[in-house]
Parts: sequence; C-alpha cells; structure tokens
Amino acid sequence: CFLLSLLLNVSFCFCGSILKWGQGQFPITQNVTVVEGAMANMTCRVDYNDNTSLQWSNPAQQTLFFGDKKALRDHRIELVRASWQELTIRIGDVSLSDEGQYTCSLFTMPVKTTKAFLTVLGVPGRPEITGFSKPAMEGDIVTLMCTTSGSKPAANIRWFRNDEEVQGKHVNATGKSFTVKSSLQFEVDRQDDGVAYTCSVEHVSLSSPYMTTEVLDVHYAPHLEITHSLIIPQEGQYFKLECVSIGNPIPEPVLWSKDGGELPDIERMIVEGTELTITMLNKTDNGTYRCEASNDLGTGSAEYILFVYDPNALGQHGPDHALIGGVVAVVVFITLCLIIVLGRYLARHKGTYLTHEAKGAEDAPDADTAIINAEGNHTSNHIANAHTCYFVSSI
Ligand SMILES: *[C@@H]1O[C@H](CO)[C@@H](O)[C@H](O)[C@H]1NC(C)=O
Ligand SMILES: *[C@@H]1O[C@H](CO)[C@@H](O)[C@H](O)[C@H]1NC(C)=O
Ligand SMILES: *[C@@H]1O[C@H](CO)[C@@H](O)[C@H](O)[C@H]1NC(C)=O
Ligand SMILES: *[C@@H]1O[C@H](CO)[C@@H](O)[C@H](O)[C@H]1NC(C)=O
Ligand SMILES: *[C@@H]1O[C@H](CO)[C@@H](O)[C@H](O)[C@H]1NC(C)=O
Ligand SMILES: CC(=O)N[C@H]1CO[C@H](CO)[C@@H](O)[C@@H]1O
Repeated sequence: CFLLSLLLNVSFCFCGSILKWGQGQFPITQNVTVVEGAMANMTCRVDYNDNTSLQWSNPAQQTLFFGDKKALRDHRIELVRASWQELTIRIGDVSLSDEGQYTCSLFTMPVKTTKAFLTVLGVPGRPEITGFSKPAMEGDIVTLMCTTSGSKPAANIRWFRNDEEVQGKHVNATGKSFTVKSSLQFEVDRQDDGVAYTCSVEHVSLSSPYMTTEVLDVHYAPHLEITHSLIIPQEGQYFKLECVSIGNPIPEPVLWSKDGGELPDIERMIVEGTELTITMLNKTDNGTYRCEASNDLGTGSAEYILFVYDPNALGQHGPDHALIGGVVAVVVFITLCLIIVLGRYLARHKGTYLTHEAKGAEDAPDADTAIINAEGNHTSNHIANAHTCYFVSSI
C-alpha cells in the first residue's frame, strides 16, 4: 500500500484501512509560521486511532512521510515523531518556496485529510540610504531613499529626523519577496547640518527594527553674533567682545573693525582669535564695532555699538549700591502698586459712584460735570500708574 501510494503519488490508500470506518477519527493540524532559514515542525494528531496510518504531503502533493517511512528524498525533511496518535516531521532551512498548504491524511475509509498552511516570512535586509552626496549646500533639495529587500510580507519603513518621526513616501513594493523603498524629500537648511536621518525597517520577523542612519553635512554661509562681557561698560573697566560664528565649513578667522575703519592702533585693544579685549575702557572707545568672517559660501557680519559710561555720571556709589538701590526701589514700587490696587478694590466694593463723585465734585459746577471729571481723573490716574510701572521696570 505504501509503495503504491508512492508510485501513484496519490493520497488514497485503502489497503490498511479498508475495513475500518473510522468513526470519530480525524487528523488535527495547525498552521505554522516560520522565518526563512529556520526550522518548521509540522504536527498531525489523531485522538482516537485504531492503528490507521498517517501521512504528510507537501503543497505539490508529494508524500513526505508515510508513518515513519520517508518518501521524498530531501535531506532537510526529517522525522520527529511517528506513532498511531501523531506524525510530526521537521523541515529545516525553510525557504520561501516551501510555503504553501501541507496535507495530513488519515487512511480511514474514506480517507480524511486536514490542511496546514506553512507561512514563510522573508527577513528584510538591512536598510540602505542612498541619494545623499556629501556635502549639500544650503537650499539644495535632497531626496533620501531607503531600500530594504527580501521581506515577506512587505516590510514597513519609517523615517526619523534625529528622534522625531517624519513622513516618508512609500515608493515600491515588488516581487515574491518584496523590495520596499521609501523616499524623503526636503530642502536642506543650516538646521539640517549634523542632523541624523534614520530609516527604520519593521517586520514581523524582526524582534527589533533594523535601522540605518545618515548624518547630513550641510554647507552654509557664516552667521555671526557678538557677545559682550559687561552690561554697563564704564570708563577704566576691562571689556571683552566675542564674535561667535557658526558656519560650515567653519568660517575663516574673524576680522574686527570700528566705525567702518581699522581698529585704532592702541595698546589697550587686543585681538586674540575671535575675541576683542579692551583692557581699560575710555570714552574715546565708544562707537560701532563690527566683526566679519567668511567661508566659501559667503561672508557674515555682526555689529556692536559700544557706549562707554562715565562712572561719575552713574552716581558716586558704584554699581553694587546702585543695584541694591534699584532692588529697593522695585520692592517699594511693587508695594505701592499693591496698595493702590487694594485701595481700588476696596473702594469699588464700597461704592464706585460715590468715590468718583467725591474726587471730581470739588471744582465741578454741577453733578454731571462732577461725574465726567471723576471718570476723567480716574482714567488719567490709571495711565499715570501704567507709566510709572513701565519707567521703573525699564530701569
Ligand atoms: C521542533 O521539534 C523539535 C523536537 O521536538 C524541538 O526541539 C523544536 O524546538 C521544535 N521547533 C519548533 C519551531 O517548534
Ligand atoms: C494496534 O497495534 C498494536 C501493535 O502495534 C496492537 O497491539 C493493537 O492490537 C492494535 N490495535 C488495533 C485496534 O488494531
Ligand atoms: C490556516 O491558514 C489558511 C491559509 O492562510 C487559512 O485559510 C486558515 O484559516 C488557517 N487556519 C487556521 C486554523 O488558522
Ligand atoms: C516599481 O516597481 C516596478 C515593477 O513592479 C518597476 O518597474 C519600477 O521601476 C519601480 N519603481 C521604482 C521607483 O523603483
Ligand atoms: C581717555 O583717553 C584720553 C586720551 O586718549 C586720556 O586723556 C584720558 O585720560 C583717558 N581717560 C581715562 C579714564 O583713562
Ligand atoms: C554716543 C556717544 O556718546 N558718542 C560719543 C563718543 O565719543 C565721541 C568723542 O570721543 C563723542 O563725540 C561722541 O558723542
């Protein structure tokens, strides 16, 4: 019977079970999903079996195992367990072409079959990012393309700009196993310099996504800023200006000028790298200081207007006392403001109309004018307060 079954390559074999009706006998299988290259166990069970043979056959209807007898010459296919209750075989090094419907047959009369679907997952390849030629110029349009091949089902591609997700464009998914592409197009600017663009490939066969990162190198013209060491520069003080420049490539050395001309050639002024130091400020130092730096994309500049204060004009007490005085003034002012607000609040609750009449009535010929005056006074008080507030806080 076994040989006959093999020769005819059909799943009908009555010899062993021709007299058995097989009531209540049924093979049970389960669908199997494995990753390409792994091993698949195909198990077929029968709960009540009166010594009837079991058989596994592949999607091409070829018999793989008949009981414990191997039928197909394929070294990847091995027997795991064969009994009247179970027939388990193992397919090693599974490939995408092994996918399909496998059949377990129980040779009762008639033959009972159950299908088990073997799903083979294609593992996506490590993603590759193309389309970036280093370096880009600011304003260029860049199209990054991420490609991963070999996935089944099609892998999912996601893009990240540093750690933030950005939306890419799904380009193609083709083939039996898929080549999946996703593109990301944008205009680069200086903010993109040094930014990491990551393509992440997600797939059922992967426990964690595959990632590839491209760090952008974007060239841009220098941008300069001047920082200064003192808020209120005074005569005799030590003063430092620093020209902070960003740019790619890194800008050429900084060039200082004053009022459109060269720096006055005095010992008190020292230029060192990006810094301009004035060792002892003098009123004659006031003016517009400018720094410039350039790279192959252009020149950047920044200006600082220096006004040297006369320490005598600022008061005899020096900066610390002035500061304490300022703080005290602010505290006093806030207290006053609070008192005024509180007073108004109380007044409003007592009766706004009466209060206003009392204020405006003194020099008013009649009650109506008194009310108008009162409103007018009220408004101008309010504005005066606002002015005071602004004035003090701006000091
Ligand atoms: C397949 O069966 C063998 C033997 O019972 C076992 O060692 C292995 O873990 C099983 N593999 C899977 C994927 O279930
Ligand atoms: C099944 O086979 C075993 C030996 O393998 C035998 O002892 C038993 O009687 C058989 N049972 C039936 C129902 O034929
Ligand atoms: C097994 O897979 C096939 C094909 O994918 C499907 O039609 C069937 O419902 C699955 N059976 C079970 C029990 O999951
Ligand atoms: C998309 O796939 C088709 C084949 O299905 C191919 O001809 C085409 O070039 C692909 N497009 C891209 C952008 O890869
Ligand atoms: C500032 O410079 C002038 C002339 O260069 C000099 O006469 C004067 O003493 C200086 N003032 C201070 C505070 O150094
Ligand atoms: C803004 C200012 O005070 N400028 C003064 C800078 O110093 C020169 C003399 O050195 C004055 O003429 C400017 O008025």
